[in-house]
Amino acid sequence: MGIRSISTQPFSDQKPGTSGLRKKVSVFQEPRYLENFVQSIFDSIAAPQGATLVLGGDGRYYNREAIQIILKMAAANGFGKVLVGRGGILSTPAASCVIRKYQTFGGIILSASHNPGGPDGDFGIKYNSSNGGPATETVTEAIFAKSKAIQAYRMLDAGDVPLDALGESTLGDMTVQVIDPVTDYAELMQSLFDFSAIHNLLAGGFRIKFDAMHAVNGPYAKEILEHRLGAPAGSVINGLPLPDFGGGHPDPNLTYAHELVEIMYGTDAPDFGAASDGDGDRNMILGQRFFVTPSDSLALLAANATLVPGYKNGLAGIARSMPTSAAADRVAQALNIPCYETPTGWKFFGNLMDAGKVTLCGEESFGTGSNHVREKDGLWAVLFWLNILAARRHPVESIVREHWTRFGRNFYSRYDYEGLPTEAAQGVMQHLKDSFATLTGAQFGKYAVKLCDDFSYTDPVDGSVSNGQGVRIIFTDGSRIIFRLSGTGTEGATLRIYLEAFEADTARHQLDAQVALAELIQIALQISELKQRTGRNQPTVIT
Ligand code: G16
Repeated sequence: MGIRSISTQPFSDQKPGTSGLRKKVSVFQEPRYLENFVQSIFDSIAAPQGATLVLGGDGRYYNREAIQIILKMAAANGFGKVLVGRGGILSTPAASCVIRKYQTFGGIILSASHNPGGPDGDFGIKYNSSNGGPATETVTEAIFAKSKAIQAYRMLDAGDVPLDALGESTLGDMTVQVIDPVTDYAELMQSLFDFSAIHNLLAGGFRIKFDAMHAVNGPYAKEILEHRLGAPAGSVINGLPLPDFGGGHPDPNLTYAHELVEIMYGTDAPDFGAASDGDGDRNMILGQRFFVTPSDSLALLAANATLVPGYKNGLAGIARSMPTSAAADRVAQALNIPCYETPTGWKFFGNLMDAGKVTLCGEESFGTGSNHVREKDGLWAVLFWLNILAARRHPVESIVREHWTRFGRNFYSRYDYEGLPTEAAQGVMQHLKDSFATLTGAQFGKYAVKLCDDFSYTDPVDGSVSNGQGVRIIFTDGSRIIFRLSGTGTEGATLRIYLEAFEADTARHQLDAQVALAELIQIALQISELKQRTGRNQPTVIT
């Protein structure tokens, strides 16, 4: 078995987005495309000879082929050992858990998260550092720079490695250890949550439904919810991971998790419903005929954290992404702990967690997590909720309503316009930026604009600055409209409008969010000229 250096030419489009490099499967299947990016990772991270790497993905189409390529490249690049999930499977939070537990140099995660899979779907790859978290922007910029100058990649001439049975094999001088993808993660969950209290809750007739959406979390949910916590068989639906997610869109929101939504809004609905995404890091939480917004979920977990064994000593701080509602800020204020506002992207939370500044983090994009790993974590959020429900013994809806009564309600909604022509979407953003001067101080109905800017973040730990992170229109009463271009799509541009209005008056908490936000939505459409500039009258998805 020899190591070959294979000459190549750069691709110009390998800039990692919000979470790694995401492209159509057909792009990754182009000769040298994956190899170039993997070599650019290896050339950027300067791993010492003999270092250990974690490798796994969400099982989507092309996962297995990519794993074999990466293993041979890791062997040719001097790695000593690679820990691979059986069958090439590791959920994103499980990969983070394994990196941390075995103190590896880093890991490569193969996923396009919530994007559809299959031969015509999406694929993705990202590098996570030794803290278990997505590489910082400094590292992803270095990878991009390498990808633009790459001349050759290294590959071991060898056959494929068997991945379907636990155990070790060798690839050149490198050991490949196939590990159970679920065990380490399940143990970590058991160390954080009161499994016997949740077990008792479920044994008492509390009914749950977890929709794994034919994605990676099926085996994790079955092991933890059904086997360890005793939920009846069938509590986990769509639990078999499929390379094309059964033709579905593995994004846990009210639009795409419709099977679960129909169950939870139907007659005889279970007490608690949840779903997670392609790679298992996102979550959606539902009560009986009741949707918990991700922003409220973060706030509520924070307010109730001391009911959970792993967080019984309280929180160091909370972090949320800028477009996420300020519901968590109100809890932080009441707890007298700091709340950080970061750009969109889980990678921005890593430094804060490593420095011990925050314990819980969350994003409006159905992501919640804590310092137990360095990724957002779908099942963790579900277990956190179940632990709170086991301790409080109230329905989901009344726990949320009680929270609003105490802290006020941040009405919240996000409008996504997917697959826009890139130029039109950029035109909307530029028009907004050009309007800052005229918008500032302007009055729209009951709303007066206090400030407008393009959000910029200075990392309080390493001082790095990230500019251009989304247009904010902030009103004098704290209401906000945010405009951002997504960094995770693979077709055209996705423009997101985030809307938030604070309401202290409990009598108005009953309102439907779309009704409470109707005026802000009209203002957003008016000032952005979105309809005129894109020709779109309706968003693709409202969450
Ligand atoms: C990724 C990031 C999240 C981000 C989300 C949406 O999630 O990790 O931090 O909030 O994308 O980003 P955007 O608005 O740029 O599309 P995931 O679950 O796709 O890895």
